[in-house]
Amino acid sequence: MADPVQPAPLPAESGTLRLFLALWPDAATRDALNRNGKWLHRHWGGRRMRADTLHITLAFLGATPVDKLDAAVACADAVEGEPYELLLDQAGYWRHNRIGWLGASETPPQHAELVEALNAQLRAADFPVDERPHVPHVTLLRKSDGGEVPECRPVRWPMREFVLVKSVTEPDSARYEVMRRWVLARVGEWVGGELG
Ligand code: 2AM
Repeated sequence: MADPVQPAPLPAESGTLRLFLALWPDAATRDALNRNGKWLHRHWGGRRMRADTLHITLAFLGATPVDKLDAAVACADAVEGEPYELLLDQAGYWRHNRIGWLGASETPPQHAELVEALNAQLRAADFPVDERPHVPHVTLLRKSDGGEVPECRPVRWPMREFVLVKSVTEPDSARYEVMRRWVLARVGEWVGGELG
């Protein structure tokens, strides 16, 4: 069961927000991902993603009118997800966008179900949904040349929550702000505050 853990009101801003739902790493996972980024950069070049930006996108909502923010939050509120572990064990390169990434050779069912459940909610609420098969990956390099695939050090990532993120475009990169978090809890597990 996914429960919101930050019920603070969302900021009222005008225009649109560039939003995505993502898995955000804990500090140890971030370090391990970042080390692979350094390693991959030595082989493939390009621009390394900053450690504090590393994530896995679950669903990309894109430019979202501010008045649809509550609807986006409601989509995530409605999703039930369970904790799981994702083993990121293979490097990959996409020629079409020149991205170098670390991904999972096997997708755990809980991950696939989480993506599918979020997409189902987003589709029903008229958000654009990427209908291509989802490939869980952490982008480590942009504008990279790729090359022979080097052996990477696998990263075991314990998934306990997912987040709603705002992407703010800056002169030569993007800054990401986590706006909300939802806990992935086992059925019957208490994730709220103190019982009254
Ligand atoms: P990527 O890492 O493979 O580029 C923020 O832009 C996040 O949303 C990135 O992780 C990016 O994936 C993902 N994303 C998915 N679809 C996208 C799109 N059409 N445009 C930009 N980012 C997209």
